[in-house]
Amino acid sequence: MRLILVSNRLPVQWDGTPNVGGLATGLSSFLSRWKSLGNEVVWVGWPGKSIPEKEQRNYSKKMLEEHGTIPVFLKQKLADSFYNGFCNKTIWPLFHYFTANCEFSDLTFASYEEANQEFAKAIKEIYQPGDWVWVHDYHLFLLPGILRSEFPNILLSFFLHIPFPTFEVFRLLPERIRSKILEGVLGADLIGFHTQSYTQYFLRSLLRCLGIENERGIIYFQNHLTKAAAFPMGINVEQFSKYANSDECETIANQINVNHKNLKQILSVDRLDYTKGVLQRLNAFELFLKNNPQWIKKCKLVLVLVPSRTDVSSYQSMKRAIDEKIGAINGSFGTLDWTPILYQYKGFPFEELVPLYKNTHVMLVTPFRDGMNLVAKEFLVSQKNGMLVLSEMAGASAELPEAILVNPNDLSGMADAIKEAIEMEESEINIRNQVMVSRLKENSVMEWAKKIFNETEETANQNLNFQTKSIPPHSDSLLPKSNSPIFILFDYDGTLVPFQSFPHLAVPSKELVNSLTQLSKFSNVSVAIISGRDRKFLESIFFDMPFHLVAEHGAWHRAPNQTEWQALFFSNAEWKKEIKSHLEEFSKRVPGSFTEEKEFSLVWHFRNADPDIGLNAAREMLDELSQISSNSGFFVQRGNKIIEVREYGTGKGKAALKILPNTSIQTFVFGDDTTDEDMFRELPDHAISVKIGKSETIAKFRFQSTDDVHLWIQNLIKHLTKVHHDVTQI
Ligand code: GDG
Repeated sequence: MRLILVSNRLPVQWDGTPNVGGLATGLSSFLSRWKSLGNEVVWVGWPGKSIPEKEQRNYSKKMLEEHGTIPVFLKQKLADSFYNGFCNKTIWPLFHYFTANCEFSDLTFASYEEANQEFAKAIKEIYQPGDWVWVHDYHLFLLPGILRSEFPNILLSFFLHIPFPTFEVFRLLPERIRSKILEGVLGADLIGFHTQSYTQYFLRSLLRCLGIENERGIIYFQNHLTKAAAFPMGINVEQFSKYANSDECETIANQINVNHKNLKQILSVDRLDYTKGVLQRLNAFELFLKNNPQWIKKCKLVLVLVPSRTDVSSYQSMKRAIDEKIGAINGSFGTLDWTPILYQYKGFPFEELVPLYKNTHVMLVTPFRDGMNLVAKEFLVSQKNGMLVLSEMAGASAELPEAILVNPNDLSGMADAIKEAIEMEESEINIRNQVMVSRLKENSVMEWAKKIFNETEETANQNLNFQTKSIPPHSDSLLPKSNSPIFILFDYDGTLVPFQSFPHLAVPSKELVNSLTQLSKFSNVSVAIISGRDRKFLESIFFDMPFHLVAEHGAWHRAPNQTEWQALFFSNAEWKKEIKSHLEEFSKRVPGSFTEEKEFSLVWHFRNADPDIGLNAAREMLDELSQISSNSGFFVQRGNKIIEVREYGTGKGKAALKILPNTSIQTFVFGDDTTDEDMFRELPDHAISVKIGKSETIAKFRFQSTDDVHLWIQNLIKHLTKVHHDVTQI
């Protein structure tokens, strides 16, 4: 199988030198393994620099041959507005809770959209069915949606490497932007996050922004099913621990340490970024020295900062502030024979990074926010006897609670943590580290990628099942097979007419009324409207049409051209009084919700309530009602933003059977809701059943929306007219 990896930056820079960062480092080991199993891989990304048009052909050829990468060419202006603009001035600060640093601009978002389209173009050129496409990170939120619309069956994963913020922070994005981001990413079969919390925040944002609910992480959107779940990214444990235990590593570790043998090493390794909290860490180290003069000349802080986003001005000023702070600490605490901070503003090759980890007594990983943080994990599997001080704001803290956890905003807490770590007994460090290392071993980067692949495939298979039911409204399979009588059953809300904020606003369009009227003129066609609505409402809409009307989910029936309603089931509805007061309690408690009373049922509507509060209350209500419903004469059914309590033994399925003239008649049935599943189940096997919308169904076919139902009616009229015409010609 071929994997098409897509990320903004490639694992190599434009000139072929390696790119340092969590994504590149983490994935490289997985990719070697993937290839060793006989699979292929290409990596699609932006080279990080604009390449002149006339050089692009040769450049692409060279990059593919030498590094297996396919460059996405972005013009300098676009790249700047997309990457430095929307990615790094909007999403990055916002998703790391640096809301004051955020800029909101329609212009940079337009570039973001354009750049995502450019990525899509590059993928379209190489994509072949059977490929697995794995899109990475916040630069490409829109890409899954674009690809899905182009290739409906594409096997597609998305992984977010940074935090997903709480809804209150996410909603700071303008509505038009946040909706596009959420809808875009839903094009993937699987959306992976580093932690359970990020997953929950994402699901909550879906609910709050788009009103989309989920069933344990499964989301139905635009006829496609997506799974959102946590997959904490691991590291290549074997690679790090093997090298850390090698003679070569030991030799380099001794060489690096030769001038500072007696000093306990405190280490800090980061890309230069304000989210990593480097200045705060320096302040904490300064406070530690001030509070603990006994450690002066007995420790050193090795501070490795890897240059990153050097052309963004705020990063340049942050670098200056860090340089100054280091100078100030070294100036005031250092002596002629001791420098407290050894500062390295560059990346180290792996062969030197691991010996640095190995020499370390205290590892400081104290970001203000971090999606995961792989450095903490790499350190743990490479250290000899070093203690990890870890920010509770890093995703990694969820998996590494045995570390000394700190709040990066709490300076004195951090200074105390350094003291605790540097003075901790070796035996205690060992116990804690062993637990963490064995956990890391179980969840290596290979396992991580494997899980993501497996779950993507599983969801894609579910999607395939799901989509095989989708059918265009003009399909021949949905036409009558003969000239004999036809019986058509339509549910009303969500089937014939779309949902509105209030039930009384959901009325059919003129065009639909015309089509239905035309349909009613064919002598071999019988139409039934079978709805949860009450009698009065159905009469008001269909008063002059010769249809069967079935109200309140099958409780009442009015035959064509009749004025009287007949009860289809007997009911004394004794339960109603008690349940009504129950539902009214909820209506009072949940603003925007209300209780509707019908002859034989009660409905609690929460479509207009706050989505979170509505959903929580609905769950609570279902729970309470299910405890009192047994042998009480009623049953409870969850519908589309409603909960309906109905007389036992009634229902659309049984009602449909009662009004059908005989079971062999050609039958068509359309519905969108759980109450319609009753009909799909109970009508004869030969009935053509069509579900409208996304959720699971036992119907034979699926339409996308109410528009498709109308198109089907029009197509049927055309067909019947033709048949009628042909017959009269004979
Ligand atoms: C993003 C998220 C998430 C660093 N210095 C050197 C070096 N590195 C390597 C480390 C590590 C990687 O860079 C840094 O990864 P992090 O996870 O710490 O942070 P980000 O780059 O911000 O990554 C982050 C990650 O994506 C993965 O999803 O964990 O939260 O922000 O692997 O080893 N490597 C070498 N020399 C260095 O000097 N060779």
